[in-house]
Amino acid sequence: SKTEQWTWAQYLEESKAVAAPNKLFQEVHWSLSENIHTVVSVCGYRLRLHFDGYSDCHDFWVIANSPDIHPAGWCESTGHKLHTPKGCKEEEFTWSNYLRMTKAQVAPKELFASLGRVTIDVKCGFDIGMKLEAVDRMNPSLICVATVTDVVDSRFLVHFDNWDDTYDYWCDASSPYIHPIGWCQERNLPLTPPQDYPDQGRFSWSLYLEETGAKAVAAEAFRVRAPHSFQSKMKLEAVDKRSPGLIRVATVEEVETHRIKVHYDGWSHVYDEWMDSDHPDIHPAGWCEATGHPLKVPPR
Ligand code: MLZ
Repeated sequence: SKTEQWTWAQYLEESKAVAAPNKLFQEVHWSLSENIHTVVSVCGYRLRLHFDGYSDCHDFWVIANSPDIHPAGWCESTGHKLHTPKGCKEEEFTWSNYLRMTKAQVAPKELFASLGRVTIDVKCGFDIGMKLEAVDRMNPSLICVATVTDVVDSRFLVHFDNWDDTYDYWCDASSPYIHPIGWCQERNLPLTPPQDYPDQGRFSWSLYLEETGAKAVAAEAFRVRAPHSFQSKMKLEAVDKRSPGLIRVATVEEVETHRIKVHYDGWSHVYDEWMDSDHPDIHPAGWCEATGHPLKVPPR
């Protein structure tokens, strides 16, 4: 009928046609740090990033205003280590040579949200070297001894003492996954001491702070965010976790204080995913249309 909305899916089905694959279209080449990335595609308000010199399997998608991407030169000006492309000698790397060599352009600074933001220099209270208790996001039943190992604006890197950096994550003071020292003890919850800590059963914060010469993050610095207001059955648009180039029509299946379980409409519940309620991969209905990103509608 005339009132029915025209959709590609219906159109292709009716005309028994196929759409030209994305790879036939012009790709944009900008370079970004902190690891050196090339933007390999731009889709609406999202970017697919490729680590220069590495296999495509490490490519990933970010939202264009992500605080995790920075313009070329950011590492140098903020004292961060820049991991240079595979095959480039670290000590010989300069952006100007690299851009000349690769015939690439830098992504203009104005595009980065991290620089557009007015950063008022208020101390967030989380400084490098300070200790805290933090949920290991890869083993979420564990709350472990942790240290702040980097700070950028109001976000900081949580590192687990005496573990390698695979468990590290960035967050801010409102994260529900971090707590001041003594938090576990107050609630009679087990705290996991640093790996290989002698006498694991007898971990004491006061002793440990003395041994490490470290300070703890002050309890007042933690500002855990209010519970979200999502309700079960609400509809949204969500990035497909298994295929992060896609955004699908989705439903809130279940809720927890700071997380929602996302169901992809028309797909089996085995694909349902728990996501933080502030995760950059969930969007309100209409976001794809507003930003020029395709939306995967439920299969019929
Ligand atoms: N089973 C895992 C737990 C690691 C926990 C690390 N916490 C920061 C292992 O032993 O590898």
